[in-house]
Amino acid sequence: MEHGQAIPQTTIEPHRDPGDFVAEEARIKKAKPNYIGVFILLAILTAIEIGIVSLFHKENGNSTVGRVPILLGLTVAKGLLVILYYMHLKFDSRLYSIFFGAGVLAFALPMVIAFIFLMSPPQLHSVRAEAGEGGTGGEQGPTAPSFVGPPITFDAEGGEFYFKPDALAAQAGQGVRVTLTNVGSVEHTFAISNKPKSEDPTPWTTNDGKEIAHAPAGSTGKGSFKAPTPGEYLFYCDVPGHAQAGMVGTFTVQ
Ligand SMILES: [Cu+2]
Repeated sequence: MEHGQAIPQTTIEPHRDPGDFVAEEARIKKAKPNYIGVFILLAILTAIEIGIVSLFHKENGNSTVGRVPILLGLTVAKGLLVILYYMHLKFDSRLYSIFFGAGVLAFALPMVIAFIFLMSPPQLHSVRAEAGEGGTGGEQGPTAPSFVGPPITFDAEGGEFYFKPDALAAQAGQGVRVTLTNVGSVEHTFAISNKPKSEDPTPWTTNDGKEIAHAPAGSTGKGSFKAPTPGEYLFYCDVPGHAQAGMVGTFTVQ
């Protein structure tokens, strides 16, 4: 790394008079490191981290998507804070701090980005759906009908090969929160068709639907979406073969 080479050169400085080091020591002592200030800042950042953990726990159940990159970023920020503070005291030059900080960022940023993309797509999908449910657009885009009122919850049991219950109704534009409890021995999902049943009676073969929740065998999956324009739609399990075997239900939008 180019920046890394600049630092050792400055620490040697062979032509420097030994008296300068004494003066430097005295200057650092006089500077009185603001330990309390650094401590308070670190405490605030930690409080934010704890807040994020509890917030995500409440909103997304057991989903850890989203908070990992944020926490990683905060950890990097904390590390930089400490490093830059003491770099500043030692070298008395912001230039070195900037070089060092840029080096750390160049290393940390790709890691944060990699973490975001390493998350499994279905989980990201349900998080996006949840975020879009708030009322300002979301996945349905600007054509989504507006609805004022609380979302409805749909708690369904899934197994080989059924949904119980197998009917769901909502108002156009209303948020629908889905909890799929998989009591079977293979993975199941909850997906809804994009087009009404009359236009696409088999969305699992046309692939014209979206997965809202997925639940591995014996566990629970969550997700949410916004009810589209009025009509009769289908919800189904998008694991190949499952819808044909009976994992289909009707979704009526009034
Ligand atoms: Cu299934």
